[in-house]
Amino acid sequence: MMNSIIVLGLILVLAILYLIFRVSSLVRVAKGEKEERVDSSNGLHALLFVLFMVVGLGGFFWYSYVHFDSYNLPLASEHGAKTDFMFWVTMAITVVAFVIISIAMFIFVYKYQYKEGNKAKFFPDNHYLELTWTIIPAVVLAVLIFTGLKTWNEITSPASKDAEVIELIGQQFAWTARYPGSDKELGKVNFKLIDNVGNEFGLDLTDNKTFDDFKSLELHLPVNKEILLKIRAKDVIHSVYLPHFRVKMDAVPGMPTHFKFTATKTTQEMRDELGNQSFNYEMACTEICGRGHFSMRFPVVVDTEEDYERWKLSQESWLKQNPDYMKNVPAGLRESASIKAGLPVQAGAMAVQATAVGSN
Ligand SMILES: [Cu+2]
Repeated sequence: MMNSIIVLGLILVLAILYLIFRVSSLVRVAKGEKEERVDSSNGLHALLFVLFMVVGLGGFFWYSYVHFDSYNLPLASEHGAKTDFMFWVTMAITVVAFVIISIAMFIFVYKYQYKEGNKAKFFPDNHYLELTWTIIPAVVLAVLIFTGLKTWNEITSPASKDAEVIELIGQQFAWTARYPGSDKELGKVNFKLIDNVGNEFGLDLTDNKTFDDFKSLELHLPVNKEILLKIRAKDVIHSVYLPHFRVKMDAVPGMPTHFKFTATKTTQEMRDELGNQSFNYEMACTEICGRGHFSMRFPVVVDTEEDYERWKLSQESWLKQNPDYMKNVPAGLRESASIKAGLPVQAGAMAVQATAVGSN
């Protein structure tokens, strides 16, 4: 470590000495003491700039064309059409500007390379030119920004009352989903109630909406129905990314976020469209959240409304899977908790009594 610092220091000292020598020789040239000789490589360098432009721009278009399918995934959501449109309009404008600027820059380097006897033209300012290159970009940018803002406001406007609510929880290094169960409302949670035995959501069992909530290790979504994703994180920042639905939202610990969208194609429809019967939607974490970040992949299934409802009915409530937590349910709510959780009422009450006696 120390050695490399010393070597680096020496290199810097040499570079400084060289620059001092260079400056002093340029000063001599400026004073007219010595003629600066343009060597023969000047023209070659100018030509290399043009070659760089041709190869660079050629490579840019070639890569964009050849890999088009890997960055332009088929679309499967309603608002995605708007964001895609904005993306491609912005892309078109910036690519045109990029190509014009690149060509002008490198051609000028070639055209105005040093030549014996050539003199630079002194051009103090031109109001029309200044106005043109100020107003045109300003108008274009303003249009892009305001349409973008309008689209963003539409996308992030509150979800409708009958949207399907699903909660996604990110933690190092896995996703879990929580569904509201038959009452269609997610129960209350409190991060202080999270434990490492079973209550991974921090469910507050004094709230009767928690009893039928269930956990899923797959994200099932109904097609053509508004979905409201409620997103939270338990440790560090993660990010929900559903590329086919053009959904991306950070999962921030202590600051719940949300995203509403409507899926427009079931998994089967997408399989047929792509002619690939093994296709599956998926969700990824797009925040480098630690060593196991790569493993934060979550399967996504888009069902028809009937299949989705059937799937929900086939799921067991969290409370049924963790009946020990019945002891945290207030005595007055235990019977309705057993019913909502799908536990046998009598046995549930008995089990609670037994644990209550046991703990005394
Ligand atoms: Cu993550």
